[in-house]
Amino acid sequence: MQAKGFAHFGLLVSLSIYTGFSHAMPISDLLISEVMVNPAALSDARGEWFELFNPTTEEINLREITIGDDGRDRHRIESDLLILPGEYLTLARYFDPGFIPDYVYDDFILGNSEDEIVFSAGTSELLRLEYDSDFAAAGRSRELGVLPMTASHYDLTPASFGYGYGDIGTPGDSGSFRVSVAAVPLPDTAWLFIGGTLMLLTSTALLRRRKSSPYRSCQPSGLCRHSGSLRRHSDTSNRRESQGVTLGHNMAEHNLGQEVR
Ligand SMILES: [Ca+2]
Ligand SMILES: [Ca+2]
Ligand SMILES: [Ca+2]
Repeated sequence: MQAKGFAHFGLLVSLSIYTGFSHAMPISDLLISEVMVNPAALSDARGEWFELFNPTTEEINLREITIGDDGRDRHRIESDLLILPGEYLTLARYFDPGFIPDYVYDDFILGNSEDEIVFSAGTSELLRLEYDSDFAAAGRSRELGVLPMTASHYDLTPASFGYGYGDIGTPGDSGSFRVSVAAVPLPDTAWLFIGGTLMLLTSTALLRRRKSSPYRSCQPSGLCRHSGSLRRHSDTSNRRESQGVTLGHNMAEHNLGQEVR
């Protein structure tokens, strides 16, 4: 009964964790892979954009996420906006910054001096990049070189990567961005799922083992419950049976001794 309880508990844990896992929104695992703070071929109002990269093995939905800064910039994504595993997503201030962006926002500006890109859900901050005036380069984006995601780890995009109306950047493409997917650990939910599955397998194996024994519940006195009655589990035959030797029912009854009522 205890093993069955464990099995049911393991199943419930696995299913509930799996359900949560499959709908998890690990926004904090996303990377801001490239930022165009100060375009030159277009005005800032038309040429600013930034790029996300999904290094996880899960599809991530940015619906209901707010993009903002430490000032007054705020833009809430109201509809589904998916970023697939291993894919890039471009978000721009204008619909034609020199390429076709995946998403166009408003009420969010990439300042040319210090500023922040902050992703949040309600009061929870999920992702942040902050930079100062050294970050902005006229007509040239910066790409994330190594983790963690701090401003000093963003390099000027190589001049060979031109796009659109003449600025330098790699919107929607890896460019010189070389952060390994393997560098990002599995989300906690994945480890919980694996743990729950192991618990289920262990408890199921335990349950099967107990079911295979003719003596489901033995007491310290040597009395064992068998098909609803208690019998003494101390003679040679029983020891042979418990060691895996199969006996005929009648022979077992003969050797078991008197049934305890
Ligand atoms: Ca801003
Ligand atoms: Ca700007
Ligand atoms: Ca890029």
